[in-house]
Amino acid sequence: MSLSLFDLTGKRALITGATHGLGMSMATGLANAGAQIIINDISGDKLDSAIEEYARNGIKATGYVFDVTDEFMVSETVEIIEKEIGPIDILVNNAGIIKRIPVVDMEVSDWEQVIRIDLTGPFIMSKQVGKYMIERKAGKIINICSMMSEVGRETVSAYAAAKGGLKMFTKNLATEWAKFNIQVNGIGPGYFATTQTAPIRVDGHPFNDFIISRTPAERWGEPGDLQGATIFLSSKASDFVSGHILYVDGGILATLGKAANE
Ligand code: NAP
Ligand code: GCO
Repeated sequence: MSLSLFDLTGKRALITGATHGLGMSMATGLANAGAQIIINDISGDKLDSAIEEYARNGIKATGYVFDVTDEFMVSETVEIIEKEIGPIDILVNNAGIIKRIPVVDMEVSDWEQVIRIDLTGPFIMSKQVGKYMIERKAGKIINICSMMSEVGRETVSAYAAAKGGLKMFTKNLATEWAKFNIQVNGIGPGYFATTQTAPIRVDGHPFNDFIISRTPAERWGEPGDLQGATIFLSSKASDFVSGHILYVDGGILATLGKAANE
């Protein structure tokens, strides 16, 4: 009985922004646990090449191009998926951007773009996919939060505001949809090696050294480190878990850190 709790055979998962990075890794983990995966990106070219990459890894992925902030596109696409592919059992709201700009230098348009994609996008996706989950009285929603859902750092205020809001949206939606047997949780990755963090991860960059010293595991996260948490929150094993943000961060949020040369 125990391993079957994590078996996703017969389930369909929609993962936004899954042509590379954390989204591709989480989608791959869900596929390896038996789920049929449906991926999204805002770029058609990236989607086509990603579907080929999934296929090279033995995974059949179906792809749809849409902007998670465009409710009309999302609504139309979700209806097509539900009709042509089948019920969406699992939604992973992964798509997101970051802008590293000090507040005094940040244009309102930059702020609004980050909030729109990182917070309003998951709202739109949850609303449009959730309508069908409510009808079926079953579903799993996973919002990809961040360490910045809990702590701040210089130059990422819009991102932290969005990810902090996404944490509370997760808790609120969990409350609102529990009666429909829909579990809504978050995953909070620590610092992971992807294109999004490439600019602050180059060897010798002070932030790179800082993160390695500040993380008890003494390394950046690898995208594969998120697959277990994603499978857990998508499976029967988490049917009584809702409103929880599961941090996968190498222990960084658990510690004050250590003195240099300790
Ligand atoms: P990434 O490499 O920048 O990937 C983000 C994905 O989202 C890309 O596929 C991107 O598509 C897509 N996307 C952006 N805007 C979109 C929109 N409006 N509609 C649809 N798709 C859109 O980032 P990542 O490092 O894999 O991070 C993925 C998620 O984890 C993000 O939410 C990020 O905030 C979060 N996160 C990352 C880390 C980390 O250390 N890397 C840690 C904590 C949380 P294009 O490439 O075509 O633009
Ligand atoms: C940054 C990083 C972080 C990570 C992640 C940490 O500039 O601080 O990009 O924000 O992306 O969100 O959990």
